[in-house]
Amino acid sequence: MAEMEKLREMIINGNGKGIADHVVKLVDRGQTPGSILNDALIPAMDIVGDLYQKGEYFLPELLISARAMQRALDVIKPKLAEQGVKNVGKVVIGTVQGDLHDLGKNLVNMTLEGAGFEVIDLGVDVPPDKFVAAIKEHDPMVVGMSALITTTMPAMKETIEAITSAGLRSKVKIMVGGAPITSEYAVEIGADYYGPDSTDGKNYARDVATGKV
Ligand code: B12
Repeated sequence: MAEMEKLREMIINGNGKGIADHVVKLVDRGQTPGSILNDALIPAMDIVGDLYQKGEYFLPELLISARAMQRALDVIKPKLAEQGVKNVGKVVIGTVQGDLHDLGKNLVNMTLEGAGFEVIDLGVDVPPDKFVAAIKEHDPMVVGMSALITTTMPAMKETIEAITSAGLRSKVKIMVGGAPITSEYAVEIGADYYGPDSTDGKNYARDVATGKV
């Protein structure tokens, strides 16, 4: 569909102006939030990542594409939430210390909220003690952590260690995600689950909430 192709191009070219209206138009024409995400926004961001890796894009281009993507996400967020049933359970989530990437985490949040979870979003560059304090304050069933850079992956391990030292490890299930993370790494650092994408994260949280895991 040409209109979906246009959305992909808007992300790749960092054309944030008019992107919200374009997404609204696509929704009005019957595109589901899921297909807008999976067929346009995510593949477009992958292309942006490839261009950066090849040295054809630099940081400013990355940033304006990311801003355009966030604007598009803001439009579909309420649509995803509309599908949900409220109060399935609580999830505390954040991007670990040193890491500022949050598009993936925001997507996980939206998917969880769409499935009826209450999400406490700690934001980006979250130090271990902030995760610990949030667990004490909110008593979530699941804690989610995101990391996008190989050098910030160890912060996940440090956060899990802090949660364990605070005596809270058995109270929560911990899921981790982000492009460089693997299930092997999740096992190595003592997380309960690695979610390759936001739907997996939501499914895992649902399994925890329904007592399946
Ligand atoms: C956009 C982007 C940025 C933006 C971030 C904007 C923002 N608000 O997030 C900006 C421009 C700020 C940025 C900065 C930097 N970036 Co950058 N960035 C990217 C890029 C192109 C896309 C990431 C993205 O948003 N993808 C789209 C989302 C939807 O995908 P995702 O995050 O993977 O999330 C999905 C899954 O992983 C999963 N998921 C994610 N988190 C979680 C958590 C849980 C619990 C679960 C279950 C699932 C889950 O679900 C999501 C959806 O399905 C990637 C390249 C790439 N292809 O990944 C580089 C990339 C991650 N960046 C990179 C680098 C190097 C940097 C900088 C260091 C650059 C610099 N020289 O300053 C800085 C670091 C700043 C910092 N301290 O964090 C490298 C990392 C390399 C490495 N060694 O690991 C990458 C891989 C680019 C590259 N190929 O070199 N970046």
